[in-house]
Amino acid sequence: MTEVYIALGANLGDPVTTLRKLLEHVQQLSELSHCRCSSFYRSKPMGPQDQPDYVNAVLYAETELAPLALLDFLQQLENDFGRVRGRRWGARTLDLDLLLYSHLKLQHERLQVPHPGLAERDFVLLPLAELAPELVLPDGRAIGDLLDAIASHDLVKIT
Ligand code: ROI
Repeated sequence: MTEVYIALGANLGDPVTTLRKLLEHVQQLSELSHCRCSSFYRSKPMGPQDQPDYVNAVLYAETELAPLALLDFLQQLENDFGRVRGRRWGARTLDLDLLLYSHLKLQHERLQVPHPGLAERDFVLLPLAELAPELVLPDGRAIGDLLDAIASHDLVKIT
């Protein structure tokens, strides 16, 4: 079993309902076990500003899937939840990003782990720190230090 962290994001339709339904759904599936989800946070869009605010959270789970099989699984879930891929960095119904796969470092054309944007994104770091305040990344950086390095946290906890 491998411990993984997955970022959840949505900003189209009813994002809170989408994320709740997703969580209910994954609890029924055998691919992910021991699921624990952070609070939900409302965040300003990173990237183009002419799109709705996001709802973000982080999910902890354990899995037997290999990294690329997990990626396929997450992309299938995005599709099942009605994801339509629009412009790069544009609005989305559901975005699932693999953040960490235990201590693995992976550079693959389809998948980079840890997620390359992890350290700069408060909407990822804050919920991740809520689940794992003592977490240390594969490169040795502590999550608390990464959070301290981000000047302002423009996040509102909503649930
Ligand atoms: N901005 C926020 N706040 N939350 C996201 O999940 C998110 N996801 C994205 C981009 C477009 C980079 N901006 C985001 O993919």
